[in-house]
Amino acid sequence: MPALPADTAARVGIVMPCYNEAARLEVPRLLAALRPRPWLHLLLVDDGSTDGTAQVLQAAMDQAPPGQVSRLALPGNVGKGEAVRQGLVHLWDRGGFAALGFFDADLATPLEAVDDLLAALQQDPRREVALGARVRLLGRRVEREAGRHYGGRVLATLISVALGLPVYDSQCGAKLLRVTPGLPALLARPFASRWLFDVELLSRWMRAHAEGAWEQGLVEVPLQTWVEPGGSKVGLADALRAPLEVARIGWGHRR
Ligand SMILES: Nc1nc2c(ncn2[C@@H]2O[C@H](COP(=O)(O)OP(=O)(O)OP(=O)(O)O)[C@@H](O)[C@H]2O)c(=O)[nH]1
Ligand SMILES: [Mg+2]
Repeated sequence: MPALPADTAARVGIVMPCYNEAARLEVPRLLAALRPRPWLHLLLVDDGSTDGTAQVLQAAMDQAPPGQVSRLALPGNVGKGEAVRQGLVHLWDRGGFAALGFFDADLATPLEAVDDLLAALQQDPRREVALGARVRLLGRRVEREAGRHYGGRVLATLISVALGLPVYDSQCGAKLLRVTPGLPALLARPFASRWLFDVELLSRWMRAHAEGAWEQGLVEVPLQTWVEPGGSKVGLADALRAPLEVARIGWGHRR
């Protein structure tokens, strides 16, 4: 298993799904996070944006240190889950990474938080998945619109019941996976859900590991900062459909 970046050769690849993010994607913040982290590579995945996102992504590639930002352009819109999956597979195929993950383009989770997810994996070689978690602890800045917060807590409870796993926050858009021989199998098939693919990914990981390994292999990392920037693409229909999707994923998980 490749060493994690204490050794400069090892790199971390982050997929950033970008659908119509011309207004929200803050290129200077991306560059500020990348420059001090030469081991970090960002893959921007654009699946048919229509708002000028392509130009913003081009600017990010032009201004970034050489080789630290690349783009995967998919012909048509496939949804967040599939964009992330194809991005992870693309980086896996490219090779040379010790860990692969994904972060939202709205930078609700600052890209700098990759340090905390990485540190959590480095602390214990048995750990394979680090999940960012939005926990409003004193001394941390977690700002979320109240309705989404409480709705999110209800959904999180349903998700932990569906998976039979005491996961606090599976839906935070920031995750990091250690590169292991088993990773491609988790990404081999498209996810059924556009938004709840994180739950399917967790379910696939759990089904590929003995129950005793679950709480050693998975770690939640309370984020120092998570600020909802608005402009969410999650529609009301997506939110209303979510409990049903969780039930369906739970059923498949237990089958
Ligand atoms: N490539 C791609 N990215 C998408 C799509 N839908 C959403 N995204 C990206 O997914 C990320 C999260 O989207 P948001 O609109 O911020 O959704 P959210 O309200 O934060 O919801 P969560 O992702 O559940 O936290 C952003 O980077 C979006 O650009 C899509 O269809 N294709
Ligand atoms: Mg968001």
